[in-house]
Amino acid sequence: MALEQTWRWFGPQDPILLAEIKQAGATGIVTALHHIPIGETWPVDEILKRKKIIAAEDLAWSVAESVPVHEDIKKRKGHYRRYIENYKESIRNLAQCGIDIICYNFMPVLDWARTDLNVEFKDGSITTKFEAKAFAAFDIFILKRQNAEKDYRQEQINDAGQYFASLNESQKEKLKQAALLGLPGSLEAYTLEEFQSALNEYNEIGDTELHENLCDFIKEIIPVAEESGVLMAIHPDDPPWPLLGLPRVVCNQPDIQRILSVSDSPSNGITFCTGSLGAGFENDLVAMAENFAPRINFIHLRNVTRNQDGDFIEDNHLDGDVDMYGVMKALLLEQKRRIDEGRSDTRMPMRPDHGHLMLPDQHRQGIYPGYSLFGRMRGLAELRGLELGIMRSLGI
Ligand code: DNO
Repeated sequence: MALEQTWRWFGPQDPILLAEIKQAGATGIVTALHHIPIGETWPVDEILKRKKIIAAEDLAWSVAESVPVHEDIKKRKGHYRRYIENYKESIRNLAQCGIDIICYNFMPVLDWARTDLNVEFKDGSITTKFEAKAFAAFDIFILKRQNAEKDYRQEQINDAGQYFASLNESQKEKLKQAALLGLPGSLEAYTLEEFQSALNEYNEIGDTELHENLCDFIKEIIPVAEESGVLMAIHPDDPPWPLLGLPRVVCNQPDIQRILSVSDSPSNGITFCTGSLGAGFENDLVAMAENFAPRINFIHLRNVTRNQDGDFIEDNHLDGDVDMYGVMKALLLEQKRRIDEGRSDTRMPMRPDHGHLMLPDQHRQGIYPGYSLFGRMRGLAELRGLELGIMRSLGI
């Protein structure tokens, strides 16, 4: 057996076609009903409609990524009760349609943060990066967040100031747009005002409160997931450290341990994202893959080259600071263990998460940063080769 090879597809408006995904080698599709407003229930007929489109290309809808968590739930404010009930209903509806793995995250406001979405990589392809001083420059000098300086050391403020002074107007605009594009798979950015007001909502919510709100959410949804035969997979924060004064609770080994201990159910699992966790200098990805193996319900494989200052660039899948060999080996051994134990959760879907923009994709319109055809195809091909080599050498 091998890990199930999947591919994130943003639905009928995704410029990448299902027929192309099939040729890239994936068998499973990871998608979401992006047209349903966040917080509302995903209705059975809409799920079935999407499933049919996927099945028409001989592919299977393997994972729902993401069923987004409404901000009210994260803040435990406003209509959070109703949104939790809606969420439970979405879990039941997905289960009824045969979709039994659901990815979600608990990041306030932003789903990812980058400072440049169009970096020319050394081979001429395009990738994304996060530069700490650029992000600080955005925070302090563009957003002008109240008390932002308190979150940085003097040296960082100086670096950010110098960096900002070196930018021309169009570079400043580019940085602003990159920072405000908070949702992968969307080309719509927040305005500065919207962004500031979304951040303000978290003024009274620290890590402790956010973690408690997550615990409450887990306690509500996991019994429903378990009853419905659904595995939930919380995605780590990208990047895995605090940003913009926002609380962050899914960054490292202790955070994940704490989340998994809220409920021992196999339904309370994680998305093992090597790119998000891998940006954290203190995160040992192979050790984490081994430690959390039984609770890994979904896998994102990508690589980053990082440094201690909190900068990282998205590298090729097998290059960079994540030991992809070690991670893959841990995952395959876990899969073997599950098979040997006769467990039902042996699919272990993985997707090549992000890829560089390269080859003909560079002339194609509307490709979301990270979600190229050829870059991800290269990633999938490399990961597949690595996987086969490991399986053969281990005799599994
Ligand atoms: C970035 C992705 C994220 C992730 C969600 C999960 O490209 O890994 O969008 O899917 O945060 O909820």
